[in-house]
Amino acid sequence: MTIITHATTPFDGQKPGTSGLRKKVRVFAQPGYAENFIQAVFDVVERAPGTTLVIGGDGRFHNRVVIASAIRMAAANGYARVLVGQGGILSTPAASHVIRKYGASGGLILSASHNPAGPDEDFGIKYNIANGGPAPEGVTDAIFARTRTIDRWLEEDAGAIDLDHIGTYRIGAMDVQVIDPVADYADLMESLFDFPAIRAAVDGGLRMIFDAMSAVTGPYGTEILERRLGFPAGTVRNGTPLEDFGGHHPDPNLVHAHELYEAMMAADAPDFGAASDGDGDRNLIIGRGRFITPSDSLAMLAANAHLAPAYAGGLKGIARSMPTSAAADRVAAALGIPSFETPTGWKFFGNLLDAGMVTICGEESAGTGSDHVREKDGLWAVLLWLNILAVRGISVDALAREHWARFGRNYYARHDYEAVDSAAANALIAELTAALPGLAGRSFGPLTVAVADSFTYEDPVDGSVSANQGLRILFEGGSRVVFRLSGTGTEGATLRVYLERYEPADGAIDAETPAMLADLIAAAETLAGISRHTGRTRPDVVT
Ligand code: VG1
Ligand code: CO
Repeated sequence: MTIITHATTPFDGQKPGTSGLRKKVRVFAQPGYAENFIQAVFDVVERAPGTTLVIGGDGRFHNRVVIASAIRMAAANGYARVLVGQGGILSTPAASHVIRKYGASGGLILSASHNPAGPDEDFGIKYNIANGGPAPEGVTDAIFARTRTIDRWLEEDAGAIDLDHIGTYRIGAMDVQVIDPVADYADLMESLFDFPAIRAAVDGGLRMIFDAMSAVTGPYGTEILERRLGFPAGTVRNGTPLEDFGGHHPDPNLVHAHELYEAMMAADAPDFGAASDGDGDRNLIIGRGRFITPSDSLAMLAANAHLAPAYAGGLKGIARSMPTSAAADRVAAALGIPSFETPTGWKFFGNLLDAGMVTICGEESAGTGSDHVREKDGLWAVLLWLNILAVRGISVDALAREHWARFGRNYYARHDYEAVDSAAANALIAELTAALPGLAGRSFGPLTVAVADSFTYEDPVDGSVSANQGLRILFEGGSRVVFRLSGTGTEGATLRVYLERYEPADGAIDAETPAMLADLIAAAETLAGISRHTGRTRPDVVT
């Protein structure tokens, strides 16, 4: 057993964003770049001597290189055991589950999620803590601080690492256990949902498409949907994880999952369509002829969750990120349970879940999940939908209409302006921030501003405060526009503009979304001067 100490100097900019450190592969491939960051993690995170570390990733280009390095470094840094998915594969929710199930002190998840993969694309590293969830801000701040002073990283002098065979071997004083990436997770899903009811519905003709987008969920979808639930072979499409995700953008939205959308709007569409993202934590839900916005999906799942065995006893509470529509709040009110509004990013749900204050959480960006793990979970959402449809025997469209007729409808869209010049994006935010105090009472077309502020979150569990989490313009009557800059991009800045309009149950609940949001889109332009600052007259992506 020989530990090598490599001298190093800090790299600039190793600050984790919304979900870990994300950079271009060529940045990560610089000698020592990934190692500096991983050593900073090992130097600051809470762990007793001799604990277990989980390592896995979404299979993208550069995964195996960094995983081999991380294993040698873990051995040199006093871990007793590493659990690593076969082939280096673990979806983000599966990694969260493995951390919890085996009592690990934490895990490294190698993923840039929905960002494209390949030699010229993106890579990322995220650290999750012992509860299975993303490290909270206090921890990521400490990791970042450490990256600025780091002067050495440690590595066990070991040769090639075999990730392809299930089994245990030793590196220095540490055990490396290569595990089946799918089995534990599939068992967990089977324990939560009414698989016999879903199987019966499949026997009765229920059909679906699951698009794994050539990313990590292929093997999970095939095992659960085709093998355990009996959907016909071919139900899972693009089911083999590829290092470049087949050249696609594994972001499950109407733009990037266009083929699925077309299939679900066709005359011969199956009952249900779904997709997931690069690392398996997001979900897109489309019924035959009916797209469900992620915000609505959260609300509809919460309203019907009691039909799944795991949630039959009811929900403790519902949390949503601030830009997510208020549809879920209405469900919480009807159920007589608390609702919470957190900043963007799953790390803010961890304390609420750990404290037993909420059961279900969601984000407008197609992330939904529950207290079964501490990450959002794409296949979980798909299975809860299937469970509900199977038990109720109705279509997605019928369920949506019934929901809106009871709770009213929150029309919703997000407009993304990608790879905008950073200085221009910062100027837009600075100018709008300065204007906020004077906005209340002003009118923009038919809309009058009720409240305008910059969202600050105080965590109800530990009292920690997170400021500057998005600019909110709330109009009288419940409509709003939110502006924030993405924390996951790797090129320039991405401006996200979130638009929401509420129509009560006796209002226009069967209209087209763009028309319903037209006044808000115009107000957003006047408020923020989007085209003046960015030179863009239309968003790159509308979801
Ligand atoms: C985006 C989404 C956010 C999500 C985050 C990580 O962040 O808006 O809701 O939690 O990605 O998801 P941002 O800062 O770019 O808006 V994933 O699936 O990329 O890990
Ligand atoms: Co993701």
